[in-house]
Amino acid sequence: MERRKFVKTFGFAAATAWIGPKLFAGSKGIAVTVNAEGSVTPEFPALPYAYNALEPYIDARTMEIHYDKHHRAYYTNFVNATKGTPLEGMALEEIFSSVSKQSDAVRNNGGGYYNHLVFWNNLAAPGSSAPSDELTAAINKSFGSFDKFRETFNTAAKTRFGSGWAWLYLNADKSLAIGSTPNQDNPLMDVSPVKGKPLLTLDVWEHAYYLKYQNKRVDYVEAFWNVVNWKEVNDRYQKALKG
Ligand code: MN3
Repeated sequence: MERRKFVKTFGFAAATAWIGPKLFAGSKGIAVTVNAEGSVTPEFPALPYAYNALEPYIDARTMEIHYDKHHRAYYTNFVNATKGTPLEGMALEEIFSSVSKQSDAVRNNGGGYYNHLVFWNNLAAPGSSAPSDELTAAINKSFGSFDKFRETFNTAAKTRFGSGWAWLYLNADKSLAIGSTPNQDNPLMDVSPVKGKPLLTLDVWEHAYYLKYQNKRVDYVEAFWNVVNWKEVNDRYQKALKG
C-alpha cells in the first residue's frame, strides 16, 4: 500500500509502527549514512514520520508537498543527471568534494537530494529529544552558551538572501561552526563558502514554510527549535568526531 494512503487509513501510530523497525534497522540516518554518503544506488527513502508529526510547527500539507514533490524531483533529476556517467554509483560526498567540475544539474539536484535527507532526519515530533551532555559542552565551548548558539544559527537562517540552508557543522579541527549556503549547496561541496561535516540544517527556501508562515521566515526559524531531532544531531556529531 502506498504510504500516504496507509497513513490516511490507519493514522499516525500505525504508520509509525509500519515504517519503524524495517526502515530504522541499523540507524535512523540510514538514508544518509548508507545510501547518500556511502552507497552505490541512491534511494528515495520514506519520511521517518507521518506528514503531520511536526504539527503545529511545520504543517502536514507543507511536509507532503516538500517531501513528495520537491525532494522527489531533486532525487529523480539527480539520478537522471548521473545515469551512464562516471558519477553513477559514486558516493555523494565524493561528488560534492569536486562539484565545481560538474554540471549545474548535478550540483543543484545532488545538493537538493542530500540536503533534504539530512533535514528530514534532523526533525522529530515536538519535544521528543534533547542535546546530549557532550554536544551541549561542545556548543558552550564554541559559542559561549546555548542561547548564543541558537541566536547565531537563527541569524544565519534569517539573513541567507533568497533560497538556501543554515548549517551547524563540524570543522576539520573538531570545533563547531555555523553558516549558510545558497541554493542547494552544502558544507561538503568544494564551492561552499562554509566547509565541514553537516550536523544540523534548516531549509530556508520559501517552499519549506510559505503555506503556513507566508513571508515570515523569522517565525518559521523560531518554530524550528521545537522539532529538532537532537538524538540525530548527537549521532551525527559522534560520527563526525570519529571520521
Ligand atoms: Mn526544500
